[in-house]
Formats: sequence, structure tokens, C-alpha cells
Amino acid sequence: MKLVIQTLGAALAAAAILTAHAQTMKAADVHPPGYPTVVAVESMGKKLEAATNGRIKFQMFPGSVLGGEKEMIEQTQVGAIQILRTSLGPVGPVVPEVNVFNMPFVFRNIAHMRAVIDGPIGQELLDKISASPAKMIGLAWMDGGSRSLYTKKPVRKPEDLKGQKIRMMGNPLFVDTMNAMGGNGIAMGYGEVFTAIQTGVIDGAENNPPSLYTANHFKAGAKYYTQTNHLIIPEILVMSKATWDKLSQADQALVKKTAREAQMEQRMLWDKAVADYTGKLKAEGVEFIEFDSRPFFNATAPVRAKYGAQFAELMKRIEAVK
Ligand code: GTR
Repeated sequence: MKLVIQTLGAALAAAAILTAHAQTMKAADVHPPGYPTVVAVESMGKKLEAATNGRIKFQMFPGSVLGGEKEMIEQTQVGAIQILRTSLGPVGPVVPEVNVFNMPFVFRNIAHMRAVIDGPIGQELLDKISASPAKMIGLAWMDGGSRSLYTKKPVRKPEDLKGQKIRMMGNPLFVDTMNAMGGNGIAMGYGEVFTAIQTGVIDGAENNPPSLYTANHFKAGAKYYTQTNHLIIPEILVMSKATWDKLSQADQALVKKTAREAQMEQRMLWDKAVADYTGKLKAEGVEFIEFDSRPFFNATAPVRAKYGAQFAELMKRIEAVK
């Protein structure tokens, strides 16, 4: 009997310790359930829960329920969100070093971007985020494909973009990019784009096919998708530094490992999503317009010169990656 009580007592004490250290990690994304980034981060969460026997609990908040990316970055910085998947675009104003990946035509194509983020330069940028005063830890990269223009009036040649008001993500670099391309760049949150297109506040926006489809922007009237591929912006998974600092070294290693696995899982899901959503958009009557981007490449040279001056060495190394 005494032994039973002692054992029970020990079990209760152990449970108390576990509860004291149990931690719920809130993860957030602007994309809806089923989107590649959401699925990959959920599967990371399952692995974290399993590997820690539930000591780490994981909760996903998809579909912008915790706000737009700018707001979610702020919440991650103060520790209200533990894991955030965001585009690197709105991280630029907070960690200027990442803007090297945010520049127009900095990557030759998606394969080039992947080789860079998977290699030493990718790791260096994650480390720069972690070492910056932004209070976020760079965990892993995700694939955002390439961004092209979608508009209510078709853009078949560069001149067609003249004067069109195009929504860009919140980072002056992108507004400059669109202005250099001949359009009129307007910074706006993702969640406001649908109504802005519908009401004519803007004439279009730019994004990848999965976003164009799942955010329904084509239903607001943007039925022409012009293949400019002017921005190839990797996405990122970050953890709040407040959360990170409380983890044991073993848990930190586990988080990094599962995040890297999520990077690879998301990529497989991504390629399929691009193909699937391209088909769906075409079935909905969206016209895909072939486009020779060289004029836009040339027109954006001053943007690369302005923002890239501080990254001259790094840009040479990026270019050299095969
Ligand atoms: C998507 C990206 C989101 C968000 C959105 C936007 O492609 O996955 O993280 O940045 O674009 O344009 O705001």
C-alpha cells in the first residue's frame, strides 16, 4: 500500500512538473486550411507533440484569424504568437538584411531560389534574422513560387501597365519595384485586396496561382494573369525569441529539425498546388498571358541598384549559385 501511495505520489509530482512545463505553441498563417504552408506547419506541430509526449502542444491559426502578416509579425515579436509562417516581404522593414531576397529578379528562376535557400546563404540569412534585434528566430524557408501580375484589364505588353494601380506587399522596395515597372504601386494588406479590386480602389495585384485562387481575387474581377514572374520571394518560418529562449537545447534542436522537415514537405505540396490551382484558375476563365519579362528586368535595375548596394558581395554569391 505504502509503495502504491509512493508511486502514485511520484506520478502526480511528475505530472505536475509536466503540466508546469507544458507549453502551447500558437502557429499562424494568412492562408486557409489545406494550403501547403498550413499543412506543412501542422505536420511539424504533430511531430513536436509526439516527440515531447504532449509536453509541447500545438495549435494552428490559419486564414488570417490573428491578423495580417504585419500584425502577426508584431505579435510574434512580443511573444503572443510562437510560430509564424510569413512571406519574407513584410519581414524586410523589420530585418532589413533579408531584403536581398526581396529584390525583383534577384533569382534567375525557382530552381535557383531553392538552391540558394537550401544552401549556406539560406542559413546565413536565417541566422541574421535570429541575431537581429527583431526578437524572432529564423527556423526554415518555404516556397512561395514566383509572383506575377493579375489585373482587370489585360497586360499584354509593358505599356499596358502604365497608370494601373497595383497592390504590393507592405515594403517600400515593392512599391518602388512596381513604379519602376510602369505601374502605380500601392502598399496594402493581403486581406484588403479583394474589396479593393472589387471597388476599383486598385486595378490589380500580383501573386502566385495558389494565392490568386484561394484568396478569390479573380472573383473580384482580376481575370488576366500576366506571367511577369518579377518577384521570387521565399517564405519563412520564424519563432518568437521569447519562446525560443525558454526552450531547452534539446527542444530547440527538435524545433529546428522539424522545421527543416516542414521546409521540404511544403515544397512537395507546393509544386502540386501550383499545378492544381493553375488548372482551377483556367477552368474559372482566368486568362494566362505569356510575357517576356526582359523589359521589366531592365526597368527594375535602379531598384536593385538602390536596395542592393549594401548587398553587393552577397548578390554576387547568389548569382554564382548554380
Ligand atoms: C502570398 C504569401 C503570403 C502573403 C501574400 C501577400 O503569396 O504566401 O505569405 O505574403 O502572398 O501577398 O500578402
